[in-house]
Amino acid sequence: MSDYHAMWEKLGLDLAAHDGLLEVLPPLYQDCILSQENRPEGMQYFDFVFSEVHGLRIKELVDHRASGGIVVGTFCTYVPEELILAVGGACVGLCAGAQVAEEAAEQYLPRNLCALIKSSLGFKLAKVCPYIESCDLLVGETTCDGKKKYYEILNQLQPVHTMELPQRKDEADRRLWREEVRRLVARLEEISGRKIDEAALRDAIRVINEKRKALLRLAGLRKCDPPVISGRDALLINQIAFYDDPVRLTEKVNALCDELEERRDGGISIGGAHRPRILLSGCPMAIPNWKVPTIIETSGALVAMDEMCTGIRYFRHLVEEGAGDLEGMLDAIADRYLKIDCAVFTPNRERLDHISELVRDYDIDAVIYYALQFCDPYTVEAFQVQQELEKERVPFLYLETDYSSEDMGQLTTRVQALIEMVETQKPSVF
Ligand code: BJ8
Repeated sequence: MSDYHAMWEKLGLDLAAHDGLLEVLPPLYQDCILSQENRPEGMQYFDFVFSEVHGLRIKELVDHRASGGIVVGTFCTYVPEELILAVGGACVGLCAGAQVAEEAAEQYLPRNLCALIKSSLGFKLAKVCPYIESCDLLVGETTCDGKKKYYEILNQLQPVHTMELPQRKDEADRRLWREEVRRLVARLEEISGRKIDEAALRDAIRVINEKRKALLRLAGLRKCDPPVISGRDALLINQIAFYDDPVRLTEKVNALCDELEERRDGGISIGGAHRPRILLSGCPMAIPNWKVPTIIETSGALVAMDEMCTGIRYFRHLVEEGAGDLEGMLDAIADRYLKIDCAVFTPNRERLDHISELVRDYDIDAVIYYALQFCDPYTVEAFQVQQELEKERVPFLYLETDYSSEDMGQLTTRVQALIEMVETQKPSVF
């Protein structure tokens, strides 16, 4: 990485603490990502983007602001990226995936709160995240109680616009959510000084849909057996999709898919023989949280699909492109986002059905449920997911963890036991 210290200093980062963070990332990346064998060449772009995660991409955002654009930070897949793009903004996902300044965060937040929220505040307090420091506005949402109350605290440090997300999907909820989308439009127009017009919104819808289509194409290629891409590489791409330029990302994902199709047709896989195919389901895994997929894939199985916000939940639905005017487009955007099946909704039948569908479509041997400790929506909904999978006789493993590495040994033992069980259940395959 070039020397970006002057830029980081200008953004107000704590340079010593930030240098410390940057020292930890390369060895972790080496162990979890680069150590994999026979990776597609197209992954080089994503390796490069990751190597410049606090460098070149931040420089692009700084330049974007210098030329009059705004940067908007989000924490959740319910926040419509299209609206940010339509006011000439750059959208960056801010979910934090590493244990940073936990003690400092616990001065404001209870200890028994999920690692994702504590980490997010930790990054802010420790002044080590150039993304959050580049933002003109943060957009929160009333998903789980922890996040909702956290945004009130964060708002004391930096402006947060919180969208009210309903928890059901009835007509009254749809009306509320459509209004909330318009309330966000007003705030974005105020911050950016630009009005959203029909042409800009239509273009933004198309750009983000294209990104989703590319990610869906990649998801489709994960059905290949033997596999042409690992679950860890697919996760990395999904994580990068939250902060990279959407047009460039789409182009690179499509180029990678071209290569993967060639590999598939040429009989080239990442590892030859069949290995147990795992569906990972549950809480999101923000960069650099690769702990559980690394355990699974170094234990001889493959993460064939991720039913999470850093997986297919992020790009599964497209915005309907047929709307004739601005109001119609805003409704189409609102309706698309309301289809997301996060565990904060009740009832949440769609998620159970989708998990069953993925099990079938991706020829899944077992489901590993990844729950962050103290995450009420996902820890509680796990029971119904397990019940559903029991009906279909799909092996299920529930893992509750946080961002520390202390439980690596115990998690590995449990994952290996599951893989052994799956292998003995399907002796004909091995
Ligand atoms: S749409 S999954 S990104 S809310 S892990 S903070 S739920 S206590 S992250 Fe999420 Fe949006 Fe839903 Fe997706 Fe709360 Fe649970 Fe923590 Fe969570």
